[in-house]
Amino acid sequence: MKILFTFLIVLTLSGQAVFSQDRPNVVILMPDDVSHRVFTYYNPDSTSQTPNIDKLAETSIRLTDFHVSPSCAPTRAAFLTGRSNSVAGIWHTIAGRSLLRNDELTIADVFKHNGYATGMVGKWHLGDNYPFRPKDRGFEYVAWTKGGGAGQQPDYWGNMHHSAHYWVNDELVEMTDEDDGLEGAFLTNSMFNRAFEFMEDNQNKNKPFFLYFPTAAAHSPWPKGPADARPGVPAKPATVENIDKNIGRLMNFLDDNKLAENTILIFFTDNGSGEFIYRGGKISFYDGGTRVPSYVRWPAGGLGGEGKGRDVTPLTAHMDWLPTLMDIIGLEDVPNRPAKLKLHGQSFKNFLDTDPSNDPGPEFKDRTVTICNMRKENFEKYRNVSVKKDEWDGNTITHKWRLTRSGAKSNWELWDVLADKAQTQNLIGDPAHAAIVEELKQAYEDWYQLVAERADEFPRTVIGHPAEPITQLNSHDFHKQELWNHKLVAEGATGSGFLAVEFAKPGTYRFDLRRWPKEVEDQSTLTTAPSGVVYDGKTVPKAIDVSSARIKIWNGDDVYVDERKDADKDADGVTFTVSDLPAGPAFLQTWFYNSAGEMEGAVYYNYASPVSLK
Ligand SMILES: [Ca+2]
Repeated sequence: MKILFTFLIVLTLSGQAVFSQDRPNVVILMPDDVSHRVFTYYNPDSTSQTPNIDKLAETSIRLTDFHVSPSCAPTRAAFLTGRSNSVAGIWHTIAGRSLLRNDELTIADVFKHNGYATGMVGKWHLGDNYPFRPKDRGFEYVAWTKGGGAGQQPDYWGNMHHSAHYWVNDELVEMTDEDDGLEGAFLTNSMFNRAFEFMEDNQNKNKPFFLYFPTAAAHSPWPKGPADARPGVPAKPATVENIDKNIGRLMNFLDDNKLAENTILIFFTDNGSGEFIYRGGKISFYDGGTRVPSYVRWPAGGLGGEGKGRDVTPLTAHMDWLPTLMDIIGLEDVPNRPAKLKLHGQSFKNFLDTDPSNDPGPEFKDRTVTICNMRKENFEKYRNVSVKKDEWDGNTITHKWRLTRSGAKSNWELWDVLADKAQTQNLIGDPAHAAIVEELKQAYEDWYQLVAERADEFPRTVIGHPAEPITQLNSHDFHKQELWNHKLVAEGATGSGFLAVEFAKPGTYRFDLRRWPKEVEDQSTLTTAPSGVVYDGKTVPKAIDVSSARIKIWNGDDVYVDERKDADKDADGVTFTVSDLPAGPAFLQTWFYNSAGEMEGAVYYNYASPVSLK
């Protein structure tokens, strides 16, 4: 083996393994909603110029057939758990299907168990309440925006990329124009500054660090580009260029702090972003939705560096990074990982190695990767799925198969993207490929069984737990009702959905039903609106007629409360105090009504807290 992956393991007198301080740091950089088309490395005609990302690509090991899920929360779940996101319960970006089940273990749990400092900076999008928050899932340092990014309903009111508040370890901070060499304040600049602080702090403590950094950019909306935009470049491409500049700052930071050699820097994006080379874009189950650039650079481990970039072509995926990192660094898994939380990803360490005799063996070569774009609250068999597999002859890949299907009433399709990157020739009718079709159909059935085992479970926000004294319940997570961003809130979009919750203890709880979030309570009431514009920079908050409110809490046939109350129009909310709530699972639903008694607006925000617990 030509490259050095292994690091010194020192045995103490007690026989316990401790790792030398030479263990590599790990930085995961995952920009949002960008793919091949926007990077000049692939597309010289891109509206964005991305010289720093291009240089990173040139000096890295490039995974050329790397796949993610076709949208934000699903990709995050698969990367963090090393498992199929659908099996882990994440198959949408809202509707309670973006909440990472509380028994899932994350990559941060693994790194923390191995003595690493763990940090998360950016857009989490796997739940904003206990037990779903990053700090509940193994991350010790957290700087984040809530919901699916800037301007989504759970996020701080009015957040936009150029004007935002965010949380650093539970402390709310207002973004400012920091002295960082970039003109003006922009969320990406600010988050890179937090990333530098986390890395510097741990370097000073001589502690290896694991940093997970999914940027909120360049996800929509783009009301305004960064202040450093080149003249004439529209807001989204300028936002991409700003990410690129910040990656340049990151490379300089790693060099200046002598961290570049022994830091494993991994780059990938969270979904495809539009027609280019491959078929489809974001939320497509074709390769344009799932196939994204992924790079790894670790000069001290023999991976990349100046003049050492190269392509690695086998099928790889987001969920492979956890087992691969465990393999190349020599990390122990968390103790007693339950069998039901088995990793689905596989280590591709042997493909990173330049030694051809290091064959990864049939276990990896024969694997299939199944990815779907469900994007509906309830899981539907055969909907928007792609089953992927490489076919090998010795050490040569002869076919890159994709078996795809858009729904129960559609037919299977078969593509060989080695010969047909754009997926234009459906080979399903060719009898020569009958065997691979049967094999991939069976792989789908096996995968679906795993998904189906827990598909009916509800991830539940826990109310009344000491880890979160006041729970801000969000319409973003409503089941059966989509009210997920500040634009819908500002316009007073009407609706009501239920939330799956759990009461930590039996007792009396208070629910404060709001039309606006607490951060603007000094400039609004139930029936008036705060000033300013939100979301796309154009939406003006609107007053609605809230005359009464209703709350219902139940579990199965047991209705714990179903109460309707008149609203004080000058108050911020309608408060209900509910006694004798039992501990355990429940469903909760709320409504606002106008003076005609019709449903109006929605309880976008509901602040729940214990009054007295037994
Ligand atoms: Ca995304």
